[in-house]
Amino acid sequence: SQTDPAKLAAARAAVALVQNGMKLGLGTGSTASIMVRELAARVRAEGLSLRCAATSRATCELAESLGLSVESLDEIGWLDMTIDGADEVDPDLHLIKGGGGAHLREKIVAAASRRMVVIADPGKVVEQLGAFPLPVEVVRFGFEITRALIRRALQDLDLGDCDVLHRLRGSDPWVTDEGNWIVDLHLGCIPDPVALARSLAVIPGVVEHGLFLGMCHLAIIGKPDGTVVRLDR
Ligand code: DER
Repeated sequence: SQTDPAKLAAARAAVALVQNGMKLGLGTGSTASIMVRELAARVRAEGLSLRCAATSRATCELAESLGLSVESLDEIGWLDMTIDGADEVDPDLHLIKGGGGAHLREKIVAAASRRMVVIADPGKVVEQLGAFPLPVEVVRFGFEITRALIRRALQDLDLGDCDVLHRLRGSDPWVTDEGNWIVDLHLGCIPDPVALARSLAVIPGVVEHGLFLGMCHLAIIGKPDGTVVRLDR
């Protein structure tokens, strides 16, 4: 399949930031996968020595299949940089992530990193977050209670009564690497991401939401012509 030229341009620009000896976080999703391939090619070509932590089993398997050495986050500890995709990027570099179901590990790895670099195609750049359904990872126990508590929190924030849909893979619930379930909040727009993040985080049963606020330091937006635009905070 033809690699998306905008994603490839962003991935290559991010890989160019990698220095020998770095401790890296490897993101999840189609753009991050292109980045992992480009990174592996650079490691082979230049004999770079890197230590990598993956944000999902899928990324770990891909990276190892390409000869990258992947260790657990606890083996490596604090990271120099994480390169990851996003579903939406707003002007403050606030993100929605989790479209690939990996936002819990992605957020932990991003939090372990001195610098978080997001790579994306132009379609991810938005004026306001929320058109993309907001993923929320929840434990299975009391799922319907947790879902009802999420709905109540949204109403308390005057975000109205939106769909809070159980994410499925086929006819079964989507199960994350941590064995949890995901609900997607079809909000349409999120006027106050900080308030929403704060409200979701305290709901019993909610493990992690897909709002990444103040975590992204640089967003590299690839263009179909192979150029990139850098958005930094
Ligand atoms: O799940 C995630 O947060 C991913 O980074 C993701 O949503 C972006 O995926 P894409 O690069 O395939 O659009």
